[in-house]
Amino acid sequence: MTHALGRVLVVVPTYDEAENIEPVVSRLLAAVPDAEALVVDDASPDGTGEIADRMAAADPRVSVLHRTGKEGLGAAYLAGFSWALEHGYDVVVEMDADGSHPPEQLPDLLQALADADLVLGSRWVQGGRVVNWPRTREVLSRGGNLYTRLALGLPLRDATGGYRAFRAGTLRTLHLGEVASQGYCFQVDLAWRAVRAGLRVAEVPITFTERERGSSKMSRSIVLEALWRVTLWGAADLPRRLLRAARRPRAGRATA
Ligand SMILES: Nc1nc2c(ncn2[C@@H]2O[C@H](COP(=O)(O)OP(=O)(O)O)[C@@H](O)[C@H]2O)c(=O)[nH]1
Ligand SMILES: [Mg+2]
Repeated sequence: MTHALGRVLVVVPTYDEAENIEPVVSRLLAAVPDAEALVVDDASPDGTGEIADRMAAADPRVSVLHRTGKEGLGAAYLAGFSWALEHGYDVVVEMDADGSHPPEQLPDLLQALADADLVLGSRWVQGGRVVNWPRTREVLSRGGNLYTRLALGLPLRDATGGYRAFRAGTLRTLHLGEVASQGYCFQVDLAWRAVRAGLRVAEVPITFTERERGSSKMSRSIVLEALWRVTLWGAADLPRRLLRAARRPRAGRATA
């Protein structure tokens, strides 16, 4: 059985999520029974990959991609996307393994995808919220999104979030082979590629709840990577944005 949009694959990257992977995949398959899940595990030392293997053996909707070591979120997603496209899925979803991205809200994302090419689950649009997040994380996320909006002229409230749904055709147009960024920057990179390609990017509100088990893999180097890459992209794109602004007809001026 398939969703109205076709076959849906939810890609769940994992590194040391032994306590989280089973509950989150179970919630997902209960919330959207016709979806399938691909766990992309970077040889987690805590045995997450073996737990995922057991789940895959018990339920044909679950698959596992084992990678040889920790290479970062971006690399894991790129591997998962290639797998999804090779296997003919129509919709590919990004979802964290730690329960922060409520699987129960996936129907909202899929519904919005009917009129969009990429749907972002957004903490920072009206109706979106975060639960149990330390103030420092909230400030970092809000600040990072504000900086991204200004530096790139990206008309999105939550470009760094990792709960999103892509049409397969969208992934094919984003030139994924050129993507080198990781972490939050990976998410900004893909959203920016979609906007520049003229694709329809929609944001739907989500409730992001901080993990209760396991620990975050966020690090200072992930934040710094986002900062330097976004700054470089923004600087390189500035001439194009200025040119566009100069060409835009001013209010009240004849345009004929
Ligand atoms: N495969 C893989 N997954 C990763 C890696 N780094 C983080 N993840 C996963 O990416 C998701 C988000 O990471 P998390 O540590 O929760 O980041 P935070 O929500 O920003 O604190 C979780 O499912 C992690 O297990 C990695 O290097 N490889
Ligand atoms: Mg998390």
